[in-house]
Amino acid sequence: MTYTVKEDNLQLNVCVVVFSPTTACPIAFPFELIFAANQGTAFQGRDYTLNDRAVNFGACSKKECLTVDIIDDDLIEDTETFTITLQPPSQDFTERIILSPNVTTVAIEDEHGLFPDLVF
Ligand SMILES: [Ca+2]
Ligand SMILES: [Ca+2]
Repeated sequence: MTYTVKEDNLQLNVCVVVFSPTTACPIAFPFELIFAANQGTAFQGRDYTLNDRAVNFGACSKKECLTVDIIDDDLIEDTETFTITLQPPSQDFTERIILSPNVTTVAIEDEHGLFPDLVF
């Protein structure tokens, strides 16, 4: 899965969804999922800021999001990407949670668009 955001949107919510078509309360206790951001062509602190290190689920929650701050740097750039990887849960009671997929890509598009070619 890829999330695409324009640089001048300044924020992006990346969400983790609990799939459970039959149960109103799929996981009846709170838990957290740790994640790591992995720089690609987008760099932490230069192109984005991700301060959180975990997604916290309340009891019965089916969707929780983390917020990525996008840095609008006024440079004209190609689309830049980085990935966010959820770590497998380590607590006993969450060991049976399947993370699939556990990696998502964030693509940051420059809002200036591409320069046209100059020909003569
Ligand atoms: Ca940038
Ligand atoms: Ca830019």
